[in-house]
Amino acid sequence: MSDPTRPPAVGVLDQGPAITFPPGFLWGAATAAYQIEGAATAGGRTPSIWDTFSHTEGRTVGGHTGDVACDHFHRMPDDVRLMAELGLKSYRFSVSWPRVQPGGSGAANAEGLDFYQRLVDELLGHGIEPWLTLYHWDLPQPLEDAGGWPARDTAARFADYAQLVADALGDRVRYWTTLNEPWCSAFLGYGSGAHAPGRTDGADAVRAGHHLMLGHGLAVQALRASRPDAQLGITVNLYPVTPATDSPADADAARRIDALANRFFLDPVLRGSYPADLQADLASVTDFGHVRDGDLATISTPLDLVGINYYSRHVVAAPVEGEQPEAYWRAPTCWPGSEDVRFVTRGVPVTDMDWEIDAPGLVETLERVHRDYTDLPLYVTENGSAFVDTVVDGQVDDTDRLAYFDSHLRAAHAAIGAGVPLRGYFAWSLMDNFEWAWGYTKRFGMVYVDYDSQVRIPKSSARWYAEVIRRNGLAAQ
Ligand code: IFM
Repeated sequence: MSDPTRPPAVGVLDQGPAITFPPGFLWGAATAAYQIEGAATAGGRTPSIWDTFSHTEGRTVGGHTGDVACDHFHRMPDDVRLMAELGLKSYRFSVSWPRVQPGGSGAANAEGLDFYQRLVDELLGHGIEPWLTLYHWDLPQPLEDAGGWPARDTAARFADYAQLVADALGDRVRYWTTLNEPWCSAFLGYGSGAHAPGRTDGADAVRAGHHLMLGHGLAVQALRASRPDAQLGITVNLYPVTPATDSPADADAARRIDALANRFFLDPVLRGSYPADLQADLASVTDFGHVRDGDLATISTPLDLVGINYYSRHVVAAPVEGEQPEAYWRAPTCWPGSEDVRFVTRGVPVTDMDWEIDAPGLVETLERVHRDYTDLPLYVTENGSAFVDTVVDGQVDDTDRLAYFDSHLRAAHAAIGAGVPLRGYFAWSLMDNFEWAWGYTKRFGMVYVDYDSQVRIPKSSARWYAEVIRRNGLAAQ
């Protein structure tokens, strides 16, 4: 690997006096099991919905699967060494449910747990705080066959699994996230079908969202009972939702999408209720008959922190008659009951995902959660960008990604200045990996992965981030 302490290719750090983050700010990077581990059949691991989905023709770009991915399962000690060289204070990873509890019920698989025990020990040995996510989308296939997240029993199975992981790792892992981005699991998995398991039923998506949150609440109760000292939270992906114009119709479109994207999860988890307007918007989709007495109390079991993943903003407009303006695109079917809302392209710079780059949206998002929902410590548990990378003379100079991180870290610092209790930031991602339906065609990593040789090359952004961590801050602009 090249020298991670080499000066950054772009001198962003050296413009003006430094801005500093609070002492103890938790600087990290994140990954997820199915995106990096590979070793899909090793040590008793059985298929998850993502194994099935990616092996189904036409589901992922190029038919890519996570069978090998970054081969992190076999290269873990080297990868942890790389994290240490970058100076990471924390590493956020997810546990593969079908690796540690094949089939999703019954006894733990000792061989699967052993991998995470070794990972955690390796991290601690390098002074890196492990941050464990229990569910980053890899539902064991037999649980999907039994109904998946739209089925209530899946929530109970998730709590059992959480207990099993807590029994094995609770003595060494302090930070726990139950779910990663339940919106994606529910609305991409069961609404649009763009993600595993690829089902397309709005009512199922809403039920899945509820049972994901129920599983979260039950898991928090189990973890709290066995590890009272643990820091427990959930990670939600949030978007500011802005109306395209001042018209009341566009404002209403923004309200609807905000309800589905953000308040669907924030309100039950942090307030113990579903928003009334959301329930009215979904009236043609579901009567919420799946919500039982006591569910919302379980879902709103007190937490220690909230994790927020931030990537971009949604700008939306009301349905229009006739020909669509070119900048408008129809929302995909991941918005049950609001499929006719238009998403608007503003023409601002975008990443390789076509996601608009909007750093002020991070400030808005953090301020909103703090102002409207909670005094709990907040963490940016993911933030990052895909860009096309090129290896030149063994180096990857990812100026665009570096600038993205830089602008969003400035936004994070501004939020702290405005009183938001932001305690840490995790770059997505440590390394290039399997980007779900996009396969390996989108690179989010600070570390380049050559998938043929599995060689890792820290990009300019990685060297820059190492320096940010070392200084606990950046230069003012
Ligand atoms: O790669 C994903 C990750 O798994 C969840 N959050 C968004 C990332 C980029 O799409």
